[in-house]
Amino acid sequence: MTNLGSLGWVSDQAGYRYQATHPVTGLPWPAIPQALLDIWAAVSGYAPLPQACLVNLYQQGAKMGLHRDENEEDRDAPVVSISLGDSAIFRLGGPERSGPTTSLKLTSGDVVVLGGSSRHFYHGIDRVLAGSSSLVQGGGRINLTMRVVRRPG
Ligand code: MD6
Ligand code: FE
Repeated sequence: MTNLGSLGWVSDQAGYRYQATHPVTGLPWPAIPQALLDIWAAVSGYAPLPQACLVNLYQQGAKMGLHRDENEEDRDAPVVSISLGDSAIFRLGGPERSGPTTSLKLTSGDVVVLGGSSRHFYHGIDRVLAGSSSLVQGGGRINLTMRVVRRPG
């Protein structure tokens, strides 16, 4: 829905891409706050800092289909995500779309790292458990996903 950082993940009629500015205002995305960079440093095991933090709000019945994060040029950097607000059922598979999956409940404050062999595993959000948290005004779940997009250096 929006982004923080020097690159943001954008989708519009022209397709999907990372870009430095908001597609409507033309302004740069706000910086990734230090508190989020601190979490990245604590859990990623990867020295370069993320260039992109995607901010998604899940409201009333929103889901995210099974996908792999594979639009980053740096394919080795882990992807770190933080869940806030309502709990969600996260589905984690393997390298093949048709392979077996497991599901786990993510609650507010949980951090998921897809790194190493899991970096390119299929995953998605089956559903959000409405009313399970009062953190987000009006209800819902916010997911923050930090990624290194361009290869550092
Ligand atoms: C979500 N998360 O939690 C969707 N991707 O709303 C993701 O798609 C994701 O949690 C890569 C790494 C961790 C994730
Ligand atoms: Fe993902």
